[in-house]
Amino acid sequence: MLTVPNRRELSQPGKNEVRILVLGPRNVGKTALTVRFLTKRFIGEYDSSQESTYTFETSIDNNKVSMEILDATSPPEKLTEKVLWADGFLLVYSITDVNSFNEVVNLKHEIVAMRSNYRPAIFIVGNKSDLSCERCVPKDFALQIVQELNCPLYECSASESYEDILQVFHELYNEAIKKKKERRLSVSPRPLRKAFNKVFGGKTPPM
Ligand SMILES: Nc1nc2c(ncn2[C@@H]2O[C@H](COP(=O)(O)OP(=O)(O)O)[C@@H](O)[C@H]2O)c(=O)[nH]1
Ligand SMILES: [Mg+2]
Repeated sequence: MLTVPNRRELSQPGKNEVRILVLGPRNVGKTALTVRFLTKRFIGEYDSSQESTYTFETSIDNNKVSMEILDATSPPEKLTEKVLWADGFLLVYSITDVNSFNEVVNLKHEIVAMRSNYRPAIFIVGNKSDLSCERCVPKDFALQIVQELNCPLYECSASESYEDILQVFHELYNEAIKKKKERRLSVSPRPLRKAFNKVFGGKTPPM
């Protein structure tokens, strides 16, 4: 199911829902990647003036899942608000544009600084891999930098391949939901601990 709501307020999360923010410089193929994932199609030209939010339900490993995907404009409006909203990030650059790679590396640092209390899932994606003759960002170089950033790197082509993009979104979903669950677990014992402390004054409860 694909619904394309026009601009609306950022939502509250559901349990199996992951909110994905697609970020990166202009013209690297953010919309092409998103639309390819949602519709399997590559259209060629996309309106870059407006951001779009999509709600998408699909099946991953036989589980029904829901994704909310925000394809942001470049530069995005209200970046902090969006960064705090998201569970997972796709940071997209073009392998034909070294500046776009540098921008994405900076963006990764910005996101980590904004989300200092909690590490969200962040994937870096080099798009336009079909344009190998125009490649300016060698994969080895990108891998080396991205390894230092401690997040996975993928290369793909929105114009040529659907499967690679499907894999990226599914892996990002899995990573984001894993981190969401870990976070829930690390947060939930606190009220319990508080209640114990109240009753037993911080002492070990009698068995
Ligand atoms: N050759 C090639 N062109 C692409 C690819 N992805 C996007 N484009 C083109 O790059 C331009 C910018 O794409 P768009 O998705 O609008 O970029 P955005 O500004 O990052 O959202 C458009 O002309 C697309 O047709 C790709 O994988 N390969
Ligand atoms: Mg766009």
